[in-house]
Amino acid sequence: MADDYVLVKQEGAVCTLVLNRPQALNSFTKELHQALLLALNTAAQDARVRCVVITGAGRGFCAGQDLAEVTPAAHAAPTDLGQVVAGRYLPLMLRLRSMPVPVIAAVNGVAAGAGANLALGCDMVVAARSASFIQAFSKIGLLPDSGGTWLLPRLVGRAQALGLTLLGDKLPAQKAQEIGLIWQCVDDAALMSEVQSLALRLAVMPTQALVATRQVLDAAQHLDLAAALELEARTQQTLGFAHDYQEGVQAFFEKRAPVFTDR
Ligand code: T3D
Repeated sequence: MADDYVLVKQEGAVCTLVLNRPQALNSFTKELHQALLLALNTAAQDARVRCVVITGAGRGFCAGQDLAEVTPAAHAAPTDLGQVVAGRYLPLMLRLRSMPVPVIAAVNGVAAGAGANLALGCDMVVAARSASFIQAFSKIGLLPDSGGTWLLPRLVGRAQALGLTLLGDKLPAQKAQEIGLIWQCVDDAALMSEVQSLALRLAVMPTQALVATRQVLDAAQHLDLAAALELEARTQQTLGFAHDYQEGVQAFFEKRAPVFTDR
């Protein structure tokens, strides 16, 4: 059952997805990929869901690709990693980045390889103080995938991106916050309560505007200023005709909390 690989917990408008292969630090097998993609697609289509949280079972967040799955037996032909990456990680990261609701990574332990980039591909990353991020690819003769080459320079600049990826050293969560790789590092015991508060806060905000903000921020990275300004104007036009904007302004003048419902 797909549910075994990803546990799904729905609490109000917050859907929490728990990667569930703790015996191998939640590293990705084909089955875990299928289960996570299915869970994300289901959450995307569920009108009740206004924020998704991804976390890991046990002491790790995700150790990237399960190396046992792709290591060839002594006489077998090597696995075609191009097919693995294009067939599994590519659709996963595109799904994550196009979710119609905000997505938070609650990084409860080590996040390595594709597991680190899964976390960094989320809209906000909150990590336990004992957690760490490892661009483990160079240690095994690979380059960062799952969006690492795209995400890292945008998050921390080329110098830090190259240092992290070439060396593949363990970056503690506190340091990850200091260099701007993640949003926040919190005490281990407070991780899930902090993430739940953040998720509840995002869930009552204007979802369409939050998602548009992510999309336009991403798109603007490869636009010149004039094109970015035009994209902002076009997107603002759409948002300006939506219910949430009318509600936000009305609530402001009526000095009450807005009730946002668009999704
Ligand atoms: O298909 C492709 O390969 C292309 C796609 C690539 C995407 C990628 O993600 S490439 C990067 C793959 N990941 C790694 O290289 C990380 C490998 N893991 C580690 O370096 C370490 O496990 C950690 C630094 C993440 C954690 O170290 P530590 O000391 O806290 O734990 P551990 O003892 O190494 O691991 C605990 C168990 O999980 C252990 O199993 P055991 O001995 O108790 O039965 C270990 O083998 C297992 N495990 C951890 N990571 C993986 C794994 N098993 C399979 N694959 C893993 N990636």
